[in-house]
Amino acid sequence: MNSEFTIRIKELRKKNNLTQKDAAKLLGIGQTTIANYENGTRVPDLMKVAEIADLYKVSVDYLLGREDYAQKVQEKSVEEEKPEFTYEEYMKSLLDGDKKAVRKILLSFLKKGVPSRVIYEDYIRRSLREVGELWEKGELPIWKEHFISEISLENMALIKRRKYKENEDRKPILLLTPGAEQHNIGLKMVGDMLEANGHNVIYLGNLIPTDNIIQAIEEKKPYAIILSVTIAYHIDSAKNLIDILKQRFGTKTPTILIGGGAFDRVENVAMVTGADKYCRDIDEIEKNLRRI
Ligand code: B12
Repeated sequence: MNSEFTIRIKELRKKNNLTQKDAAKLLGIGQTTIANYENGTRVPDLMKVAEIADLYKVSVDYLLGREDYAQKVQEKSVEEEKPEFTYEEYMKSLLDGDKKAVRKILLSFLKKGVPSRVIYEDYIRRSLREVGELWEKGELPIWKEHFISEISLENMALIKRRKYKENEDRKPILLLTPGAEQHNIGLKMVGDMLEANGHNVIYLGNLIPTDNIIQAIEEKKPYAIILSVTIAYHIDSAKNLIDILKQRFGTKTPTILIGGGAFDRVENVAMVTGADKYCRDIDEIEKNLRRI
């Protein structure tokens, strides 16, 4: 990438008062990737260049050094583009079960250009954790937990539709939760983020009988399978499923990556479950997928 690009992305980040870590989070990539873009050792793909241009409100031509600064940079900084709703307002609308208000808030973030990864992590995931705490304290009935989960899923679908990309010509990745593990919102987020990064995602969700998983693998020939476990007592189901798949497909078993909240305090997850790799987040998944 030309040196003008490396100079401009650094300049724009500083002008917007962002650290490399902030910019990485907003762009859904690792901090070292940003550092590598800025020192010219790594080149972003076209879609990422467009996302960087969107983040700093400049044109792609400007980023590439093909246009003058004065003409193209808009006056507003990213800082001024703060969302008009607070997290507390979002949480209140969720707890009230006010679907319309929740949708309005999330759509306003999208309109402001807040990256979907930030909406997922800082609003949807954070609010669901709080919902779990309320349920645990007996302050929220299960029907409301279900209702809020559904509202969250509906809005994730809405966000995804806005960012839809055609990735079907790539080799697929299969995503599912094993056994009776019903928590699938985290996995769905992972799937949406992978899709936004250009992967061909086949999301199966939860409660799929094992013979059907085998059928899906035979038909779709994924090169990787991503499993998510949230509750510790479902770890055994993951292990069983992996055993069965390895017996059935032998050396042709797609690479199995595993993650989710159930492993937060488990050591040596890959050995415990038989998965090929344990991943903590989307960046670790990306790193492992690149190695396959
Ligand atoms: C929503 C929810 C439900 C929904 C699930 C709906 C759905 N379609 O998923 C319903 C109501 C069905 C449900 C049911 C139950 N739940 Co529940 N549930 C939750 C809640 C509130 C939120 C979970 C969630 O979606 N979080 C948002 C997502 C985005 O976050 P996440 O899962 O952490 O995922 C992120 C990362 O972990 C990571 N990730 C996830 N998977 C993977 C995979 C890979 C490979 C990688 C790299 C990363 C990754 O990426 C995601 C994005 O950052 C949690 C509270 C909490 N603290 O988590 C309780 C919670 C998980 N549930 C709990 C329990 C006990 C249950 C029930 C037994 C009883 C109940 N509450 O009804 C049943 C069990 C059902 C079953 N058989 O699995 C407990 C689990 C306790 C434990 N650790 O053992 C929790 C923690 C509540 C609590 N505080 O006690 N639940």
